[in-house]
Amino acid sequence: MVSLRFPFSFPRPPRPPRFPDASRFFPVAVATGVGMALAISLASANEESDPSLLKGRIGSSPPIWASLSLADGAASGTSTEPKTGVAFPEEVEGGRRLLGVGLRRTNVFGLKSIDVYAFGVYVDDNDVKKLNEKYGTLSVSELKENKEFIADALECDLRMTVRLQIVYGRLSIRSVRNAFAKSVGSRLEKFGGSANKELLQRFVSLFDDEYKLPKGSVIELSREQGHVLQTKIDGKEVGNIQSKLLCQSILDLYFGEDPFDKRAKDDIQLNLASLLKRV
Ligand code: DAO
Ligand code: DAO
Repeated sequence: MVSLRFPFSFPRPPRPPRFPDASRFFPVAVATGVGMALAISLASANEESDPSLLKGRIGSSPPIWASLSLADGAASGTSTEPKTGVAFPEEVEGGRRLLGVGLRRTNVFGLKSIDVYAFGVYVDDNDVKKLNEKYGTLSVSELKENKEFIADALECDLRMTVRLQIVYGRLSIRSVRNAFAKSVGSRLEKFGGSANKELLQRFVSLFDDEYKLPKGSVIELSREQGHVLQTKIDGKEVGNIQSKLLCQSILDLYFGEDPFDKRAKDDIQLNLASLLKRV
């Protein structure tokens, strides 16, 4: 399957109302035609403002890229993480749009590298307007390199969701707790200093041993309005914690300075920038 790195290149149903799957409402031939037009116009718009934008990862020919994107996305309304084949819907509950997909890997005993989960990062496009006042005058190519832009997206009250789909078949809750204490713990220290053990404990106490996370499980970590971190496992809410610092620390894993998947971070930043131009 061809991977889609630019999730905005095909049509969506009009909103509201929101539909879960564009292909149910657009005959494929029509969707493909519209999608092709949109994809090509996005490609040329981007190239005008930044000729380097499309080079390297999808080749230098926009028409080929346009048709490849369609093969993956137009009929299904999903974007696929290439290594694992996990597909992410372009839009999730609450009308949040996909910005990028990636992979979380880890080293076991410094020897073997395993794929733990694939992830997709989503944003509420209405909330993206909050970035307009400060960044509205900058071009997409300026924004895609702008560190302050991404730091503000991490910190401000934008509703976002990170959807994780487990691909590792032997994940224990204990190893999740340990990994979490390390990854999120280091971010809590980075953003808030060392006095955050209690916050980490509060979140980790949600990870009860009764939960199982077999391959295919879906965890959603959402920043809701007012910096409330909401956690769901397979669609069921398991807890809410209000903490700006915790929300920022979790999102930092996916598009902060030292992300799990650099290519995903670049896509997230680029797509957030191009979304800002269209809201
Ligand atoms: O013990 O077999 C093992 C290695 C497990 C590594 C687990 C890493 C966990 C990463 C966090 C997952 C969060 C859902
Ligand atoms: O990959 O290091 C990491 C952090 C992943 C965050 C995982 C949060 C898991 C929360 C739900 C677990 C419930 C058992």
